[in-house]
Amino acid sequence: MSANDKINELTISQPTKEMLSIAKEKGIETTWDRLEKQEPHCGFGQLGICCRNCTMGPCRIDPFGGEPRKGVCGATADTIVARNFARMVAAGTAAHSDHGRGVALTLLEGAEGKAPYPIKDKEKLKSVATKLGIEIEGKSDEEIAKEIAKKALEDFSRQNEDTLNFLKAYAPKKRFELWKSLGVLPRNIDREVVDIMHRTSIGVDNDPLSLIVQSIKTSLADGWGGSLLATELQDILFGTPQPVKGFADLGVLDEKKVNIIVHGHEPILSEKIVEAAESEEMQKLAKEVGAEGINVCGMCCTGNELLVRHGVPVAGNFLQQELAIITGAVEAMVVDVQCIMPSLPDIAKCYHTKIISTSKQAKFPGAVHIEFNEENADEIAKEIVKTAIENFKNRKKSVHIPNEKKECIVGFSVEAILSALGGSLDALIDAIKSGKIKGAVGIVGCNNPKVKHNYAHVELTKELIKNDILVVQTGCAAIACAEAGLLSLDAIELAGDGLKEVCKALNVPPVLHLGSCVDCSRILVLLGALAEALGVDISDLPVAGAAPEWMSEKAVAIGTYFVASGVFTVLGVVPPILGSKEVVKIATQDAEKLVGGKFAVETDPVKAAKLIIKHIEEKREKLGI
Ligand code: BF8
Repeated sequence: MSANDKINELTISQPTKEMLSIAKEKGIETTWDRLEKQEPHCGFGQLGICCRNCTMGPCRIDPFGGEPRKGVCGATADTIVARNFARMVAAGTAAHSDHGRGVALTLLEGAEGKAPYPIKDKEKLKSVATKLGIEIEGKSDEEIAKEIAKKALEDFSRQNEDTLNFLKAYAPKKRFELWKSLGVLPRNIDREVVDIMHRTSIGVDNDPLSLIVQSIKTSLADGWGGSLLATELQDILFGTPQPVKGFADLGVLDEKKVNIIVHGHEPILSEKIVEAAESEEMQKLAKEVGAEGINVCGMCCTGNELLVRHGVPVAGNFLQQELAIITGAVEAMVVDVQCIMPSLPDIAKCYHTKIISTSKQAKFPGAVHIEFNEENADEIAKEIVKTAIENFKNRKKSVHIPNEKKECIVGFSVEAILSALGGSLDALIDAIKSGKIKGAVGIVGCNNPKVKHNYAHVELTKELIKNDILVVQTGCAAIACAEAGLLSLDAIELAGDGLKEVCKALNVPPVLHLGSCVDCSRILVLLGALAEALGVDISDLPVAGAAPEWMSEKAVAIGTYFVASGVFTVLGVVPPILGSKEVVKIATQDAEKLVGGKFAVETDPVKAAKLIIKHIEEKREKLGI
């Protein structure tokens, strides 16, 4: 196979191909090269049957039924797989929810006048407060914000058996009652994560079902807790997304400007970078060094946060982070937490790019560390932008920016969807009942170099919209489809006749970008509202979830709370559970009896679409529509 043919197999994105051939030419190692060096992967790890939870091991189980059948402590394959799965859910929940905690603390500090974070969306402030049962009459915005922040922080610290304030306020009644009857209402977010770490340590919980039930409980603390409160409080601080035009792909970099890429997850920092870059002082400084201005672009979920709120261009998704540096045009890549490859400083060494780490929690050897704190957010953001500007003079001549970028319309918060529908869900419900829209699917999650970059996201999405299924997206999935032009009004032509008619009437694309990965909570809220409007449970709706290219533990937490919320969820990458028949049965069959949702695994996106369409048709039939 020629080098070009090989690159064609790795991605469907033209700019990505272009940058990969430059990487090859220059001998720069990327994630795809490292994947190759890792292959073949350890079979025990892939099946989930290795255990490193104590030093009597590491233990592994023979997947063919031979010896060893048990770990040194006596744990079976079922126990080991369930424990490992639970730990993935705990890690994913921790990541999303720690992010949420940061937002709650920032809201509190802003309201107390200790940090420069004023309330941007007063309407959202009031609606969140009302949902939480907070009296708003006669109170200042700051007083209301403080109470909301305290309710959020209580969800991390409650020691009694009551459940989360946010879950209680947002979950539909039928779901709430079901979770209550199953005993899976989370007590507090941190506690459920700690509970998993405790019960999966040596000699505690051995029962696969019990371990999966705790995984469900913990995932609910993520979806209807940590992630949801991150979304809602970020809307209060930075504005609730409304439809806005943006651009996506590596071509958003601008050769004539100082390019700053903000990469990671937390808008608390990146919002300030955007503000600082727009300031007269920084613009003037950029001109002084010979640049035409400052071009702030996003990457991964920080990119999504800025894209859906302000139309800030997004340079790419997870697998494009290394390639952005290889353009030679990036003065600074500013990173906070999550999904940031440790390889970045190494690649940056070949260029002038400064990797600027900012989080106490995430240090990168080889990066410049400018630690961020909320109190001094404005000054720190300026220092970061200034560092990037000063680096412009060090840019080498060999800059290569692919000239492809795609226009997209993004910013479909639940509020924006409702307003596009004329204020209520009636129009959507009518379209579903009449069959113009057959159902809706949330396609979310990462890239994974084991899957052709963006291919599974794009193919699955195309198949679904062609079959009159509305698609809502978050995370790297949404960036993939933005890059493929599916988040544009032109994409309406790719939809089936019914969906086409609805999208044309509402002037929206057939694929709606809802935000970052914590904004998967917007999908939950939308599902809850749809279910309540129809007087049914979420599990009765003609809907599904999919994570066609997932790789992160966060995606496991999201998949689990989708399932726990009653949603049929199709994974495009096999999770490490095949070493246990029992866990596979719980995840793909028994879960449905328990919570109304279940997992399926299908690596071929066209076949995955077929599975989803069949599921949606069955649900429609059961509803009598
Ligand atoms: O939280 S989709 S690769 S960037 S984990 Fe990461 Fe996956 Fe992208 Fe956002 Ni979500």
